[in-house]
Amino acid sequence: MSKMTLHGIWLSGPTYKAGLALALMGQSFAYKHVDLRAGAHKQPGFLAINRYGQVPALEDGDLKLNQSGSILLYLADKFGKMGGKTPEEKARVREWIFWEYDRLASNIYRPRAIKRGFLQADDSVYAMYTKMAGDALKVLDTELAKGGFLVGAEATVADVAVYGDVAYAGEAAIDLAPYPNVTAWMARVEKLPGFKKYEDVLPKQDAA
Ligand SMILES: N[C@@H](CCC(=O)N[C@@H](CS)C(=O)NCC(=O)O)C(=O)O
Repeated sequence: MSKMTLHGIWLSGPTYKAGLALALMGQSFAYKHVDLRAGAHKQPGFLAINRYGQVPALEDGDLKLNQSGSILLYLADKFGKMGGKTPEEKARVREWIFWEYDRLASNIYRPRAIKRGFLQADDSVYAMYTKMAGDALKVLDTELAKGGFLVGAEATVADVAVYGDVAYAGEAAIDLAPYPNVTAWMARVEKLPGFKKYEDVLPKQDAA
């Protein structure tokens, strides 16, 4: 079986989610660096892989997949890991993935981009995003009061998707101290076999 190829950029949270899921599932992968600053993601060659002109993209043979949540669910199905055990657990995994991109991801990624200077916005825009991030973090903290992982007894790709948001809270200058159940859960995710931080899972250049 030939290796899958992940296309992305090491600073990208959604690319990290795909790379982290592969690492936690014990799958090595080839990597193609997409230079967003040079506009490589809007060139015909890349648009043939990802019509949305975004990273990540995952190639598995002739199959080209986009959208980190969809990639996570594909990997869970393909390898029979981290997808939930019962129809209800599988539905809950999807539920968390749809929720996190709606309520959590952008509200952490955008203030992070503002703080890192990738996005220009005034203070009120930053405050709007971080207020919405706080609302979502409260929901997450309440759910995680039960301990364990988001769905069922074991970690699933729902944990990967949500971890790939909250991992950037520090860079967004969002304090996680008011959400102790979230930080305790992050520590559990970080102990999973194969876990790597984003700088360690995503190469900075192409890798075979
Ligand atoms: N919902 C998408 C979001 C992907 C996304 O926002 N990617 C960013 C990099 S982190 C990107 O490609 N931005 C360039 C653009 O949208 O033009 C996913 O989860 O894969």
